[in-house]
Amino acid sequence: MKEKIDEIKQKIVASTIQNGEELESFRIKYLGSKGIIKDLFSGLKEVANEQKREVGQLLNGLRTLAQEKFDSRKEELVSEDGEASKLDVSRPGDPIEIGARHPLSLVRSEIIEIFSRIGFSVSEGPEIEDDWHNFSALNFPPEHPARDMQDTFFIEKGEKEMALRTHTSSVQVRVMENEKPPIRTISPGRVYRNEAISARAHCFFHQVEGLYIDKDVSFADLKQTLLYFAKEMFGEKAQIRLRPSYFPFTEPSAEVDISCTICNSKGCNVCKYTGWLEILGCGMVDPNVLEGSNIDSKEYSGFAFGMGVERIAQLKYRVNDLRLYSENDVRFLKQFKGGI
Ligand code: 2U9
Repeated sequence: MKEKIDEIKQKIVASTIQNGEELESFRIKYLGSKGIIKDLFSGLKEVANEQKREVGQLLNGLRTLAQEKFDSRKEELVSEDGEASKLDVSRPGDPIEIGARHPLSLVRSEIIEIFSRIGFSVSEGPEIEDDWHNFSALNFPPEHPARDMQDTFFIEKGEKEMALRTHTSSVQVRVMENEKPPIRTISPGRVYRNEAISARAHCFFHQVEGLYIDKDVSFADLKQTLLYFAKEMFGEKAQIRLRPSYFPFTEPSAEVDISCTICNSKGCNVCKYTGWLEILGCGMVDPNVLEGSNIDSKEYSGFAFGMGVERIAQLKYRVNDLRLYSENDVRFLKQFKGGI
């Protein structure tokens, strides 16, 4: 009898009661009128007289144990249930913050959109380039400063010395090598220059370069294309002016200014009281560059242009520190919601 009582005691201690249904089963099994403990009490009369007292005390202890287990689990289950019923399911949930597109991504998309409307495709290429595609094919003389370690990040890749591209013109050299004119394409992408990081310079930035090669492409086509771009990007009132310049890959070359959209060319601190803002460079593709990629320069001519995406974004959104674009500060990034 004593062993039986001990065995049942172990079972009561070990029993887990997860819900109301299991609690009721426990009660019926141990404390019910036909339950195990009642049954054991009925067997007390069979116990020898000298042991009756001790076994009776053990049975009372067993019943108290079962009752206490029942009462405490009952209380716990009621309070768990109460906690659950305190939940207000009609309360609105926590708002999910919607991310914003990066300003450079917005401007890049807008530039692509503007040029795609006049038939320019998008070309992409590698960021690690060989000397030919980044420099030689673009008519850079051997002693040009851009070929210097001071200006370009050179890296060794196997036997070959490679460089992080310094412009996306290298992508357009690849297009000229692989496609026949007419070619009308823009190449957006990240480029690298060996510069100390400051508000006005960075070791990487983003460009969109454009190339149009066909029969009879003229400087007038170039000017009109850029005027169309300026008006689409900065508004119908925008005007452009071209100033002569020099690039190894274009001849003649020019730098392009847009009329200051902030002061309507009246003069302000953004345009430094000139009424004009520099936005891009351009020119007619040098015949040497065409020939270098097996395009007959007597049959075909072309224009090219290049712009910094950060510079366009700076004018559009008045961002005056280049470092903001790559610091990923959400206070900066969340200001640029919407867009394409
Ligand atoms: C080929 C031939 C010629 C692309 C051009 C520029 C002028 C230019 C700068 C603007 C600001 C780079 O981001 S920036 O620093 N670019 O001024 N780029 S013409 O000329 C090409 C391209 C490809 C085959």
